[in-house]
Amino acid sequence: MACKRGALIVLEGVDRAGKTTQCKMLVQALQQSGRPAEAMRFPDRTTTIGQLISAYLEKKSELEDHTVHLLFSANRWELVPAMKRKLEQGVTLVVDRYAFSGAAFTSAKPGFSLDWCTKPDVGLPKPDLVMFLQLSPAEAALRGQFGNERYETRAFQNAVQQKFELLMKDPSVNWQVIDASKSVEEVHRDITVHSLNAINIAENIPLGQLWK
Ligand code: ADP
Ligand code: FDM
Repeated sequence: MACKRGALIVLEGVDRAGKTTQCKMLVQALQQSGRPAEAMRFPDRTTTIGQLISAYLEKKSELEDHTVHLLFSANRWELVPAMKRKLEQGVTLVVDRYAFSGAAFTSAKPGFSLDWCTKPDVGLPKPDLVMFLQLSPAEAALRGQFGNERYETRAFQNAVQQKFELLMKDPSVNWQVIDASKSVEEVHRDITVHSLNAINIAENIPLGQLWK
């Protein structure tokens, strides 16, 4: 019998919501329970395209807004063959940001429609589960200051949050909103419940195509 595929699980959320912390904990918990799992993050700054993006985020270079949007998308597409291989091998992928960040961040800039912003990512592997770690700006502020990268300002993050809210209205995506203001352990428990459920369902259905 062919091996059962892994699930594609994505964590999204505002700055300091706990995405990186929770991705690590989820991968560890899955591995410890005997389920193959690996972490990924977008942008993946290790590739040639990722290095262009990283320099832009660090404000070491300037890129035209459409151009950088397409680079973020290209950075996902270049990893699709590897992602599909892993999923087919039964590995669950836990991904820190995906096309939803792509659409939310660019459409928070003036002159960009959400519709245009989603287009380059149409047809990407569709996540079996997208968890949005919900945290108010006041609670995020308690976790430290904004960093120095591009987009790390209160006004821009508020605009991004509004775009995420629009994206979450799309019933074709399996969104789950997670209360990220709880303790690290409590959030981990919530995330694990949703993830185990998604992994069980994904075993028996083919991988979908995003926004298609
Ligand atoms: P993100 O990747 O979403 O920006 P991080 O996982 O890097 O968030 O967490 C941001 C900061 O908040 C870190 O200092 C982390 O230790 C802390 N943190 C993460 N989750 C929680 C939580 N549930 N409660 C309190 N602090 C948290
Ligand atoms: N970001 C991330 C985008 O603007 N578009 C994208 O497609 C993706 C995946 O890049 F500000 C933004 C979101 C965030 C920055 O920061 C990446 P982290 O700290 O590496 O997640």
